[in-house]
Amino acid sequence: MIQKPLAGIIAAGVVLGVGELVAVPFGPNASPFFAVGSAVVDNTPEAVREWAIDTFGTADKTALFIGMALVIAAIAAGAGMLRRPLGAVLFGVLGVIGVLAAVTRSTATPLTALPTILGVAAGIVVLNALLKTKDPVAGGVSRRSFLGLALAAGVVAVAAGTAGRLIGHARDVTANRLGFKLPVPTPQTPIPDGADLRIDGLASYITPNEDFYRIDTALVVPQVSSEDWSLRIHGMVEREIEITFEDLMSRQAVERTVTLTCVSNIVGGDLVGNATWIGYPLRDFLEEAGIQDDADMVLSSSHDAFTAGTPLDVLLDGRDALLAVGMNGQPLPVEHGYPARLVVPGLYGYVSATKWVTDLEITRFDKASAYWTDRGWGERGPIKTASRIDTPRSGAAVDAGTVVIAGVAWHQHTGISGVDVQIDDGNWVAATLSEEYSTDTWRQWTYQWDAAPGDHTIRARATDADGDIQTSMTADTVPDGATGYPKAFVTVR
Ligand SMILES: Nc1nc2c(c(=O)[nH]1)N[C@H]1C(S)=C(S)[C@@H](COP(=O)(O)O)O[C@H]1N2
Ligand SMILES: [Mo]
Repeated sequence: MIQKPLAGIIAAGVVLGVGELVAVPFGPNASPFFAVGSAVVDNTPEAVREWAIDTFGTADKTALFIGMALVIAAIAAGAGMLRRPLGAVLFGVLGVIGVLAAVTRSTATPLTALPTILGVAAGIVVLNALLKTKDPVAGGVSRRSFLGLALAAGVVAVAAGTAGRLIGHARDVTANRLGFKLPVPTPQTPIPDGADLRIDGLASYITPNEDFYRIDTALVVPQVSSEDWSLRIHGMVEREIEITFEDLMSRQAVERTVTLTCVSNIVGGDLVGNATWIGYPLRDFLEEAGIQDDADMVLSSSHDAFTAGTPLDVLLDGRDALLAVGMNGQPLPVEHGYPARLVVPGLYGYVSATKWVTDLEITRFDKASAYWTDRGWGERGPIKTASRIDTPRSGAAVDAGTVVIAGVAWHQHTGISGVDVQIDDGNWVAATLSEEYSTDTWRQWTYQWDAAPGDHTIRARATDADGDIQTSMTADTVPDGATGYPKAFVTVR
């Protein structure tokens, strides 16, 4: 009974496994599974994407993979139960979708179709063979020969898929990154001790690389070696230039501590992190290329064809916009953009922080658009004033008496001048701020609360260095960043 659906599922496994192995020479985007996954990511309706990030956070990719696997298994089981040769036809149709997904990726060549075609061919052969395993006596499907063949096909699928992934991994840039010699930057002003209040449960002033949030559309982390990397600067310029790592190494690097924030960060969320970046002032490169007067946007593109449109005036106004190659004393982690990315204080990542960056086109907002703006997000992406309560966590139970409340607040490139705390419907009272290091980074705050037993709501609000109080109006992340006061609900015993 379960033989037919099982035949479909095993055959689908063969499609994916063989596809994975054949994709090795063409890169992970040629594998049917990742090609379809990337197409899903690029075409996901905004509401669904938002829900996925809110629900799964940085595990959104794992959630997508599991979801895809379930959908594929369900369809394949159905294909196995269809009258022959309809199941094979359905495999063929899905194969065409896979091929379309693979060849329409920006990095595709016609050969990118090969892994899907060969995978589907192998899958159809296996499907037919499994469905034909007739019992010579009873005439029906024979259990013995079915089991043998199913087992063999399953082993082939898993072995091919695993081998494909392993060989693919061996071709990655880990070795190149380990050999990367981080430039020695001109030291920045030392970060004062008082910038980090070191309170239990409070995010540290510098976010360690392994804890730094990761957001991007790449299902497989792009592998770009420093030797293959170059950055082309072109468009509305006096002279086109191309920069390689050799060029970079002849320049003096700088270091700057900058807090990055994702526009998808919900109020109280953790898609924000602070790192010391090592890199090169972007403005120098732009000036070397010579910007034409009527340009107003830099359209940056990545190796994996993500794009961001950054207002040119922001890049030229003197702030520390960087072409970064290092993060907290390390070469950029591969998932954070190795070998080079952009970092721009004051703008959400989706309009500015292009990882694996390879191309800067100087252009105009009325001529060009970028990945997320094409999907309905705001054009300019300035970061909004925000605060977060880190401790006590919402939902926590604490003992009556002195309770240390603490959190972070940010309004990059303007700075934070105050944070107030409100307990239930009480008055807003001033929290104590950590020592300010730079207006481009977040600031910690803390408040000692004399907590009486009962259920309480803690709210926080930041005031930026212009004296503007963070808005109490709640707004969704779409289209240009969430607003509203962060809240923590606590029970005092
Ligand atoms: N190539 C590429 N760069 C990208 C993105 C992307 O999807 N692809 N996402 C951007 C977004 S939305 C953010 S918030 C930051 C996040 O950087 P991080 O992953 O290093 O924290 O990267 C930006 N750079
Ligand atoms: Mo983002």
